[in-house]
Amino acid sequence: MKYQNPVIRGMYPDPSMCRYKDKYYMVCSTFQYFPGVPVFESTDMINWKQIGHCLTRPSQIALHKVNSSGGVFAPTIRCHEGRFYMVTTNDTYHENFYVYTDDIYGEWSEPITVEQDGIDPSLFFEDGKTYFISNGTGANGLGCIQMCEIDIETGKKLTPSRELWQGTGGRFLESPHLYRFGEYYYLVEAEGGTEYGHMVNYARSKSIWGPYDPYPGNPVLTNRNLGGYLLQAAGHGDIVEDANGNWWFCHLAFRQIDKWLTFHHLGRETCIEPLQWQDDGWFTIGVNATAPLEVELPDSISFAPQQLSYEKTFETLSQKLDWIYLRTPEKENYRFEPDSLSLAGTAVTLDEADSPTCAFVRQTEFDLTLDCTVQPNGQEAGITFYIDELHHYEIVTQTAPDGKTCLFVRQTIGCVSHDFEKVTVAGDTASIHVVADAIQYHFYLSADGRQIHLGDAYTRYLSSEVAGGFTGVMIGLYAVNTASEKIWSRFSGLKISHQE
Ligand code: 6LW
Repeated sequence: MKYQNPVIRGMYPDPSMCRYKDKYYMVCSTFQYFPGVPVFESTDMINWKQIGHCLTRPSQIALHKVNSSGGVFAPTIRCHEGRFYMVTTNDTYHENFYVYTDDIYGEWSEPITVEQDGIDPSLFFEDGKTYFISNGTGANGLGCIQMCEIDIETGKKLTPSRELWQGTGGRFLESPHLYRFGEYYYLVEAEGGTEYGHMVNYARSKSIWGPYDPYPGNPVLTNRNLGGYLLQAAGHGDIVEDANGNWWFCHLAFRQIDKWLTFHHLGRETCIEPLQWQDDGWFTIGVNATAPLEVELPDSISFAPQQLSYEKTFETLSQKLDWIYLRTPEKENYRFEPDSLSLAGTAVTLDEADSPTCAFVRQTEFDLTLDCTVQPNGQEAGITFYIDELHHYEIVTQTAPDGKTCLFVRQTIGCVSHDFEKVTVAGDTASIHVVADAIQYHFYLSADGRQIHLGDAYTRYLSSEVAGGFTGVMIGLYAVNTASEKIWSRFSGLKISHQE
């Protein structure tokens, strides 16, 4: 049977996974978004269902006015003696910390910090000891993977940090994960930067402190030589053996928008590859060390069919799991009803690296249609396709002085912001229709059974290649209000659909 990569679509980068009994758990990075670090569960490695977030309380993570693509960097999840640990970096504050829970469906602890620098921290448990691994700078000034032993109760270092390996010489040595399989310790990392040159390398040693011998076939996974292939940047991943003895590697990759258009705007996504052991104790990953969009598995591995088509509405989107916010949202400005969302805007706009009133879901596919009815009620309210404060497109609705509703498309690309022609409709609501494909967004007003074209916008200007950073496009329902009294805008009839 075949499955499609990415298996978790949209901005779910830097995946890490672990096994507990016969279930698998995965986490991803979330940067300036809150709640932070989604947790997914799977029983077959191909179908992943979100069950929560690790960082649900502002006391766990400082995101106030953090820079876009700052905040929460790559996490690692591990389960040790029935307790789950998630370790990550708040990159804005250069702080490494972990949280833990004994109930994977419940809340996680307050953070415990570790005084080792570098990003992409990882934990390894063995013989009553806990090792803390991150990237860092070696004695010769070059990047390295470093490790210390810590007290898992307090996070205190029990040994100095020592260099383990300097990788194979690629830029941005990161994403270290340490394992013990049989007689060897395996150190897996990523190099090349999280773009088109991304790759996975590994080394092994019989001693935990090294020296580590590199796998002769490195990189063990990369799509860097597949020019024009739609799945690029395979790298940064983690290994799990499933309950049936099959081995898997989860990793990030992105879908570029077209064969000759090297842009990606959905962010880095999560893929899964089979991992194959060789007789000599080395392993290979994927198909000829590459990550394909479609993977054929032997019949002995069974999994449920993937559900790639979807229809998301207020009724089906989960308030706890699907909706996310920038930085430190003021929850009292969001009112969720079963079939609508009301937002009270503040003076903070989408152009600021702050917390505008905006409820986001990830854009998870290139092709989609979106419908929504907006009642602005005297403030600006609308729908945004947003990658950061400098790069976003909106359909804006405003209440005209005569009580009618006007709407228009606004594009913000760097320091250029452009409002398209305004259209006015009778009544206090406007129905919005958006059709997206890989290359463009097409914006419409729906009125009297007709669709009136308001404008188009290119996806490439919301791409990571243009905007920079590590996130992807979010679809946001927002409101902005410069008056002092609170105003509630109402969004209803939301429908975001994708058909395979
Ligand atoms: C992350 C690093 C990386 O911490 O990108 O692709 C950084 N790898 O490992 C931000 O996601």
